[in-house]
Amino acid sequence: MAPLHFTIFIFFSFTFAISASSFAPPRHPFDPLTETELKLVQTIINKTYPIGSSHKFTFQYVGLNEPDKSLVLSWYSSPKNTIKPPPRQAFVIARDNGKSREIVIDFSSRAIVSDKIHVGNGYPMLTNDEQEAATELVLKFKPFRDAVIKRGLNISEIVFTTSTIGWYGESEAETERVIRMMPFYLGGTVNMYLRPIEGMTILVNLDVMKVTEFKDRLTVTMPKASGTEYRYSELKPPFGPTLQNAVILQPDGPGFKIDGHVVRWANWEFHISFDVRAGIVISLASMFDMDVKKYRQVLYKGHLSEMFIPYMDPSDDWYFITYLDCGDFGCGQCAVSLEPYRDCPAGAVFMDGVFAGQDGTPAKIPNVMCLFEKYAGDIMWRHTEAEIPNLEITEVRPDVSLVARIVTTVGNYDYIVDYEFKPSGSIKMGVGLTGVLEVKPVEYTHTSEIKEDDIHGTIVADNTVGVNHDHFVTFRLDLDIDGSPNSFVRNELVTKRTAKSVHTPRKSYWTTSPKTAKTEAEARVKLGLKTEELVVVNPNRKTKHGNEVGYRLLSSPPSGPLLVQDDYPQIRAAFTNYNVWITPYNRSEVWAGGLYADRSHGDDTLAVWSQR
Ligand SMILES: *[C@@H]1O[C@H](CO)[C@@H](O)[C@H](O)[C@H]1NC(C)=O
Ligand SMILES: *[C@@H]1O[C@H](CO)[C@@H](O)[C@H](O)[C@H]1NC(C)=O
Ligand SMILES: *[C@@H]1O[C@H](CO)[C@@H](O)[C@H](O)[C@H]1NC(C)=O
Ligand SMILES: [Cu+2]
Repeated sequence: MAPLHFTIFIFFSFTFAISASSFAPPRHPFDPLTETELKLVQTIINKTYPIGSSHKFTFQYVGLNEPDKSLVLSWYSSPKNTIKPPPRQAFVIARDNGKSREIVIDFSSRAIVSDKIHVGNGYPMLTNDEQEAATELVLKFKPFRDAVIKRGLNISEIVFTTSTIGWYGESEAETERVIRMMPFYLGGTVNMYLRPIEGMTILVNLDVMKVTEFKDRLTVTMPKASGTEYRYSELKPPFGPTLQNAVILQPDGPGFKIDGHVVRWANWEFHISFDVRAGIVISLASMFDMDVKKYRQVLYKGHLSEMFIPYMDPSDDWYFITYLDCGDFGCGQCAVSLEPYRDCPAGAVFMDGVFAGQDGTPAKIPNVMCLFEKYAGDIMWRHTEAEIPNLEITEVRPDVSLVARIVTTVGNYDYIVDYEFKPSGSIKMGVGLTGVLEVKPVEYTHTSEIKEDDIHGTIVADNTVGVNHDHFVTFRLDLDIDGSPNSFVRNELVTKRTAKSVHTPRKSYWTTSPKTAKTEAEARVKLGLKTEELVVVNPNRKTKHGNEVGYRLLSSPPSGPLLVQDDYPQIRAAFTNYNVWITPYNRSEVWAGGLYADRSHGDDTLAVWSQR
């Protein structure tokens, strides 16, 4: 019912050497903004835009303003501490009297160094605070309370989720910053998502914090509360598994070292950070090469770029559910505190995440990321040599890896996002999808009762349909393999007939036909159409035998979009039209669905950039 689509796109980049000079404190250029820095952002902005006055100014996104890549690389490649890191800056997106304002703050000069109004479609990420305020607003809204009484429900048992509503061809002026409020009913359960109260349309304009539309259309059956409990503490199953007493002991501590945000483990070194939109950000990942006794660059920066979750029920209560989770709600903002021993195994090391609330005040998510060594009893590599007389060698390398994990809970859904580093040099991104289904009430309890052609899902419980939907997860990977100038090679495996002139009983063989992509269009890949290997290489760095140094991209089973190309959600999420895209490095092209994803019109997506 919920196919996992893995869309991966890679950026490759070109760089120039520049020497850096600034008065910034010597911190790692990719360190996330600290609580102190976030407070400073608030103080500096409050001088120009009085926060909390009648003038409505809200912080929608505050994060590190990514330093210039050339400055980072010259700092990184210089002997330690001989070059100051690039200037430390914050990037802020605010709502200011109904406009989106982009502000850059420099910490050494403690000043706003850039300030402009966003012109164009789409809105910034929703804040937690405004979603809570919208809930309070609707709970007090008389027509809503009347509709609740009409249904014979108890207002104290109602909870809300907030839904972005996408875009359906409205003009820019008509596309207000509006969300739709989705009421659910507890009434004897904590499994609220299984008890949606359908038949009401409730729209709230977040900029003016007003209900702008309310329609009580019809009353629909609500699934019952019984049988919806999921907590083991209530269900008390008489069996395990109980992991508390079965931990892997590491009496000497974990096998990795953390220095600030830099992690060193086995042959790997990388920086880990938290961003309120992306969640985990990995940067400057390098691998130690024993032959040259040096770290060699692999990944300049990697993180979640966007998700797309379209539901497949075109009716009034459902058609608008076409989330862009990271851009709409913030995959970091929705991240949750991890439970020791359950979310992450024994021996895990946890890190906190801080972000700015709507008024700029820092908020903390304790234990938002964890790092641990993973060993599940598998073998990475082995060989038994039994052919040498009087000598038997058995050499085994267990499959141990280092995992950086975050769990982001966007409403009913929980995404477990893992970046797994292996001593072989591989980096594996894993996304686990779990949580609770978003369901639709129906009158049916059995498939034999279905009257219509399509109920857009599966009956999963009495009066409950789990609605068909997809999850497309898109990562951005800026690979810098042995340096920045990288190329993308599509290495097709082609079948050949043996030449008549060759004396062989064989009629055929296969061989490789590598082609380097010359344009972005040539580098768009739909997986599964051809037998080809996708490789990112550094054409300037050859092995001593003359082969190109590179990384191969391996995918899970491919899938693609199933909506028609001119359907509005698909226009906004056109970055799912291909599984892999490659674009030249551009610091502004980071979010596959656009910087302003909420209510976007699809004019700032990866699909548009790659036309250039
Ligand atoms: C912003 O500045 C005003 C005026 O100095 C002050 O009253 C207010 O507390 C400040 N707000 C914040 C969030 O710092
Ligand atoms: C409504 O729900 C609240 C909170 O659960 C409860 O305290 C109250 O007794 C309920 N009211 C009625 C009329 O059932
Ligand atoms: C970088 O991306 C931005 C946003 O898409 C675009 O306006 C700009 O032209 C791009 N710069 C280059 C050098 O391509
Ligand atoms: Cu799902």
